[in-house]
Amino acid sequence: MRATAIAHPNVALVKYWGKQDTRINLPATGSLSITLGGLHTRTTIEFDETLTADELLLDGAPDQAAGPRVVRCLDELRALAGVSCFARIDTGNDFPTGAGLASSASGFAALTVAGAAALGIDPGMQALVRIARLGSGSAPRSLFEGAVLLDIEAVPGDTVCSTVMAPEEWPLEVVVAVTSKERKAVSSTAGMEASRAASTCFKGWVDSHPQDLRECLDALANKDFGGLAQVAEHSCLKMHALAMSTQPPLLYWSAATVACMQVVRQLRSDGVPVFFTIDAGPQLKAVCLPEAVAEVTTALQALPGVIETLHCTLGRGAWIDDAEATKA
Ligand code: 2P0
Repeated sequence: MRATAIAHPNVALVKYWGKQDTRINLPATGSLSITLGGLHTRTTIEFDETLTADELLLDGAPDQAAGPRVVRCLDELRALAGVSCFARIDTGNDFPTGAGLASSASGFAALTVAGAAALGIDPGMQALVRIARLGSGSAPRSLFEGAVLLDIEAVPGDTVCSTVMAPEEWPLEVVVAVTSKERKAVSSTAGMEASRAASTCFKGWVDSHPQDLRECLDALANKDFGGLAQVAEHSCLKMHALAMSTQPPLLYWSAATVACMQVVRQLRSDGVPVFFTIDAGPQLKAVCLPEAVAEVTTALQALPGVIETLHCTLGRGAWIDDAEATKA
């Protein structure tokens, strides 16, 4: 009744921003991400008949914020296993939480995988996708390795998620420029719902999304770095334009974020294979080919406002920590 799972966060190259059904957390668009090896969420779950409610410790402190979503995922798992007892969840990240580094994606991927293992069930990957999605729309992507497509078209009213490129096929790397470790003021969930309800750009975002996904898939299939750079920066800037066009506007960038963007664009025009993407927070992720990592890191670290850089390769999907299982 106890298991530990580890998951990496992921960063979308074609972004998700907005839902078509908040009840089942069904995204309004598909999305395409890369899994960020190098950053980890580690989650231990223990189902215990003596508990009177689910208990969550995040980085060692009781956390209420994620409570209802955690309970929702656990309820699905309990229903599948035919079990009713509550769980103690102990989860931690080795990177800043709630600051635009996709801690909810890795968090709910690890929770889903650990929960299923602790209950001794194997419901299949697409069932895990559905359960992880109830926690966070980006979480299914962290169940898979490499470059990952979350598709909303294959099965109407549902999502299908799979790896479209394994890490060894094209070893892209990512340098994360951390410009703030504060939790963001407006969560992704609240921000994207505000954009859906109060941006005149939302329809254009949804309508233009399938083409962005096609271009991204083509660029990955052809290992076309220039093409990937173009579509990823386009999707990123379009998502932030959508956020900024929301009433009241959402602006997730700091001055340092913009400085990082300019440095990345200058490097690329000087021939360095790098492009940027930014989620709902002020951190910039510079995606590059391995030979560019040192130069990109040095350039980003030199900018005022960059607190630190983190280095990631393409990572694996969420997994059970066998060492922990052996110990237990
Ligand atoms: C993404 N983001 O595709 C986009 C880009 C942030 C910016 O998915 O409401 O925490 O839990 O489904 O998954 C972050 O949003 O939102 C996100 P919910 P989630 O990575």
